[in-house]
Amino acid sequence: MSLGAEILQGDRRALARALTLVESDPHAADDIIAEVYPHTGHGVVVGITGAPGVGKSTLVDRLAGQFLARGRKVGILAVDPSSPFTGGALLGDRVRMEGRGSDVFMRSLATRGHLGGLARATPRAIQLLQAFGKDLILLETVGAGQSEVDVMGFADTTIIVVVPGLGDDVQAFKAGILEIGDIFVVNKSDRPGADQTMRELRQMLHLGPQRAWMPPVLAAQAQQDVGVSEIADAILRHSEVRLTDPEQQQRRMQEAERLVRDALAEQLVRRVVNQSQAKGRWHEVLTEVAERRLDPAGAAKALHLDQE
Ligand SMILES: Nc1nc2c(ncn2[C@@H]2O[C@H](COP(=O)(O)OP(=O)(O)OP(=O)(O)O)[C@@H](O)[C@H]2O)c(=O)[nH]1
Ligand SMILES: [Mg+2]
Repeated sequence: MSLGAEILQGDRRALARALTLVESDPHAADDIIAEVYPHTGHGVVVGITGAPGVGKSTLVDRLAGQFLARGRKVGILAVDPSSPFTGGALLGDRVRMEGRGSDVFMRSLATRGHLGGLARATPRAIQLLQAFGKDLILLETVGAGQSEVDVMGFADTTIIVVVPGLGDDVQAFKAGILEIGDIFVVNKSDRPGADQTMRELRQMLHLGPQRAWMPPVLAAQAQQDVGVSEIADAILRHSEVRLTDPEQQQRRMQEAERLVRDALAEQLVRRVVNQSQAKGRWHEVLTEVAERRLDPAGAAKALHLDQE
């Protein structure tokens, strides 16, 4: 039986193997994805992002518990753009997550140094989990940089987690994170200043563009499991609103375009590079560029024209 068929039948080891393929080279799993793709796209993908240590993993764990109790099939992806190997922190995460038992499938994704690899690996990992039967996927990413914004583009609902005392986070909000948030959580609200942070956030959101969905700002104490069911409710409310949104079809088309453009770019580059290498042109052109006899874009154009 093919790996794809095994995943569709709910084989955890097949899923784990396919995820490893996707992680090492997103395109290594192209055939598997092709097989399972009709069985993907359902359910809810929830992105959870925020600065290091705000309590994302703890919240993910609690939300997993909430959704399990509500009969959902939960998958967790911890997307780690910074560390190429799963270090101590992630291992800690894993141990905590595994407390949920075998009903939750948890996996951390690392780039292993591929630039832009996460943005490519993430949608495929989500598709594999959906093919496996998961209908509620929690996606954790650290930080507020462009790669997190890119990764969060694959979530249906994005949760921004902050802690009392916005401080440095204001900078992150300026970087566009405010626009991508569908739900804001002030975690560690057992600490002083939570009310003020919530007020500040609400003010910032009111200054922004008017939207059909006004992002709620919720207080939580993930560690103590306080405020988590309200967050789960907000996620489900948001997915209902999203489903009746007339722009839903347009968003699906945008996502399709993003995925196809990415695949097209990869295939074209691979084809041109392979053929140029076969003809010995690749090394020649690289040498010219290195010696400043040819500019990079001119080189690309020349290689491309060689094909025709
Ligand atoms: N006081 C308090 N501590 C909390 C709360 N939620 C989580 N923590 C603690 O905050 C620390 C960081 O929690 P994590 O869940 O690992 O945070 P994270 O955002 O996933 O961290 P990174 O993945 O390293 O960015 C842990 O020691 C948690 O126990 C809370 O509501 N109140
Ligand atoms: Mg974490």
